[in-house]
Amino acid sequence: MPGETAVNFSLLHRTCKLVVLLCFLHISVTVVFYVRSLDLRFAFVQNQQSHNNRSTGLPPSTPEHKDVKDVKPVEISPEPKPPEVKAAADLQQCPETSPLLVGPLRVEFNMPVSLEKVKKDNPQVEMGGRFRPSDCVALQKVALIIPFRKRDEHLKYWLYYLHPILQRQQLDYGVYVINQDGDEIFNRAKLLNVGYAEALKEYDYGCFIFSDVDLIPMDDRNTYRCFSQPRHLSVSMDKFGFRLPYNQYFGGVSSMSQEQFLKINGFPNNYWGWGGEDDDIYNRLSSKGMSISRATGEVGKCRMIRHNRDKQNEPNPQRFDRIAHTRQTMMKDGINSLSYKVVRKEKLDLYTMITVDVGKP
Ligand code: UDH
Ligand code: NGS
Repeated sequence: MPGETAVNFSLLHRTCKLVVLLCFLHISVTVVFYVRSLDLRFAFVQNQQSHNNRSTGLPPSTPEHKDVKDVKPVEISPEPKPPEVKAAADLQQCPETSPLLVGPLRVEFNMPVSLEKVKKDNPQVEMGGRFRPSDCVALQKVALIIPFRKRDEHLKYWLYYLHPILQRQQLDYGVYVINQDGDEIFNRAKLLNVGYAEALKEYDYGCFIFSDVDLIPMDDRNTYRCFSQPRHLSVSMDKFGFRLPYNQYFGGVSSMSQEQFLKINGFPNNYWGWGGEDDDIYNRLSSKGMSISRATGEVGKCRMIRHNRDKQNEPNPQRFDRIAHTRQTMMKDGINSLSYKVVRKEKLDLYTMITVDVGKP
């Protein structure tokens, strides 16, 4: 019937129009999403580029950095690059947690290390072993103090591992190796007192790290800075099966603010030979009502370079008697009674070496 054909035709016509409309809508939506995905990719590349620019300022010696260093920045826009070093007044404080940290580190001592290579790998470290971040103001000024005599091989490893870590931790720091002159019996705690006094003559450090030369942290989240309580940094050492040997243990690596250090009158000067001086320091802290702060066992892991007992550092037979009387002696024997003679001061590429005559028992 002609009327029925007309109705069918009109229905077909409307269906076709609807299909065409739907196709148009589909194409429009596809185009909109495609354009938006282009925008996103562009933003992602820009973000990658700024990340790479930040990363290229890092010291490369830690293997974890290889990937980042090798990525070439992509040139996206002809905008001028920001100036390399901002004026100090423009800089913001560094964040509480450095974004440059990488976490667990591989630490081994079976490869040769040369100071030339360490120097080349750490171009931002200045004469005397000084560094400060170029893109933010460090939260703490930290002096690293190492008691030392005839451990050159260990010192190379220490510098090789620690300089990149300390830079990633965004610290304003200086490294002071306090070298005991002569062949008299060794006195670790007195050398640490000397380090404190000598570092303060150079810069207004507020935080002091006291580190044996043979201890290397295995995680850069174990920040070498000061805390509201004195900090024990060598928490889980490989030689103790990655555990604390005893709760009061304060040997190896520790940190103290100037205020904490002065509260206990610094360290004892009369522990000649091995042992007990770290327990005396613990006694001083606890007698002044302070407690020990530590990272977790995982973050506080560290390795010690294996070695034999040094000559002129035999166990001190008087140590047990001394640590039994810390409370009576500490305010007389310490930073307020320190006396020594500087024999030589050398500003080397990666550290400051201060050779001192600390006398004898
Ligand atoms: N130190 C030196 N030269 C010395 C003695 C000590 O540089 O002649 C420094 C060095 O920073 C060392 C720190 O003082 O890391 C502590 O001394 P230590 O390493 O002798 O103490 P530790 O408790 O070792 O680590 C004790 C001897 C262990 C003998 C193990 C034999 N298997
Ligand atoms: C204690 C010592 C500490 C020493 C610690 C770990 O017995 O000075 O062992 O020594 N205290 C006394 O001797 C009173 S270690 O295993 O590293 O050689 O730091």
